[in-house]
Amino acid sequence: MTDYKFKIILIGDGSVGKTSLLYQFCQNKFSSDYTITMGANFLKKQIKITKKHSADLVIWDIAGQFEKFGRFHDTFYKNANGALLVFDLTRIKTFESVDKWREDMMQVLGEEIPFVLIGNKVDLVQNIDRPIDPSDSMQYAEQRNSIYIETSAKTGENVEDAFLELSLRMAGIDSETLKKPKEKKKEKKKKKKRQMKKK
Ligand code: G3D
Ligand code: MG
Repeated sequence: MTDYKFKIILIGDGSVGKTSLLYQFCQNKFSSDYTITMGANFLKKQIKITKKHSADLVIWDIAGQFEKFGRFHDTFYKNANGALLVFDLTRIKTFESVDKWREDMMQVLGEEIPFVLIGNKVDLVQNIDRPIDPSDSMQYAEQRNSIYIETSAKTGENVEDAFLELSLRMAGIDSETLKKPKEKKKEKKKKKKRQMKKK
């Protein structure tokens, strides 16, 4: 039985990996050779979000030629319940655009909806100096009551998690409460350690 039905939109600059994330999540595959879709494209997937609840996700992806602001956006954004706000970890410009995308979405929708900030292509920044400081991305998300996740549409790293976290937020379920007490304790300890290090 499905408890929730959500429309998710993928937003962010061109070539950050939105289409790749969609295919990795829905079809478990990565291809560098998608045909460019006209207008908007969507795929559906059902996921289990807790032991007792599942959600039907309809995930909308915008085609390249519409990745600029215009009237088309109204249909794309309409009735969206949540967004993955995606940037490319190798290109700082795409991180700088994140706020523009969020503002645009809020303007069309007339309200805030849950989002998760995604730094994609983490496979490419393993051995290089990162152009974007992860603490900046984390701060951006946290200040807006959200979270930051780094993904790779290529390897699949954290892709499922990103959609799951967003679904929990759309359902109004705090993912912290789903964690086992032991896990929570461990995280508290880690956080304390990090804070000590900063000092
Ligand atoms: P978009 O839908 O946001 O425009 P795409 O982005 O999904 O079309 O991806 C743009 C390019 O980045 C594609 O390469 C794609 O293969 C690549 N890409 C997407 N996600 C990742 C990732 O996580 N890791 C790596 N290494 N590459 C990724 P091409 O060469 O086709 O332009
Ligand atoms: Mg695309």
